[in-house]
Amino acid sequence: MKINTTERKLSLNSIVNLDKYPLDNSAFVNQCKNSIDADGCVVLPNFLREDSIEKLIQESDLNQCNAFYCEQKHSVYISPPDKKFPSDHAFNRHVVSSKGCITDDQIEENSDLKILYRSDLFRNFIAGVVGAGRLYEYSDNLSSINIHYASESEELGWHFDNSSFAVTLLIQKSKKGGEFQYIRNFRDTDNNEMNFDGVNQLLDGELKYDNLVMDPGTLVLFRGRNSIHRVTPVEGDLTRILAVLAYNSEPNISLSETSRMTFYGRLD
Ligand SMILES: O=C(O)CCC(=O)C(=O)O
Ligand SMILES: [Fe+2]
Repeated sequence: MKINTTERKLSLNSIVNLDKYPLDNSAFVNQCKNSIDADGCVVLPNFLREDSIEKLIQESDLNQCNAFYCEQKHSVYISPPDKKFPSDHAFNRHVVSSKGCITDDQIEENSDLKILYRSDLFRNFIAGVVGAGRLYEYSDNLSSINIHYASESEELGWHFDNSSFAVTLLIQKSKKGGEFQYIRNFRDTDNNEMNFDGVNQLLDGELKYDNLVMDPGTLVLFRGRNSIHRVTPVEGDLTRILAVLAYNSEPNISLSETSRMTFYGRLD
């Protein structure tokens, strides 16, 4: 049976608050595009409906025992150390990240996250906002949708992303901590300007940054390649749970083997 656009929209409407966020309305898409171009991020509170959040909390709680946990020391540039610089140089200074992760293949086919991720309406919306022609899933079976778990004292250290944009959905908020903090346009990769002085000042606690306060169900679209960001250590006994929806602007792309081993502990 062919499912028509109206039926698809109806099924997405039980997951996403389409009354508040008309994803196929070009004026709305442009408004979000202007906001990501000007501020580096788009934040849409109450994007997910309450019922969907409840379901996602339940399924991610059940899945938490399958998460791969890693604690890593890495530089803010997420690159291996460069011997050309001393060990206390901004390029080689270490921050710590610790979190659990479940991968796309561990998420049920009928999960709201998969319905959302695969929906043309949602995908075209994201493509319109980030100015991509079309967006594609990862061709490996691990990287498209990930769920991150941060329990007490776990955190993500300051870093720049490799990908040009990220889509996240907060599923469960920690009682304290677990805050997303960032400084917009902190480096300029296009001009190979790494801002070593700024990174040193930030790691020495000398700079101010923005704090993104959000509740479960919030969609964040973030340009993290040039905007440095972190998630502060979680405090309290409620795990911070966040879904990351990752797309590519080209088909048939897999996440690199090094990244898959680092983040998932396996290749497939
Ligand atoms: O947990 C978050 O809110 C951000 C995650 C993040 O920065 C990343 O996965 O690179
Ligand atoms: Fe990031």
